[in-house]
Amino acid sequence: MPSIRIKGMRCRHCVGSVTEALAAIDGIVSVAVNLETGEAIYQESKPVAREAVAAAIARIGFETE
Ligand SMILES: [Cu+2]
Repeated sequence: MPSIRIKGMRCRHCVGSVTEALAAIDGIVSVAVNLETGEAIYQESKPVAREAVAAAIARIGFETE
């Protein structure tokens, strides 16, 4: 499954925001965000552009690596 690294998540609210933002993307069917590693792993039902994932995360105020 694809994954993306997110900078600046500090608590479970951040994790919740990122999880919601990714889950809202058309083609993403499940999301698991790890606060300690700063990594989000997601499952696709169809190919999703990595830029779209990074943009959704940027929109809620986090940077990606
Ligand atoms: Cu937080």
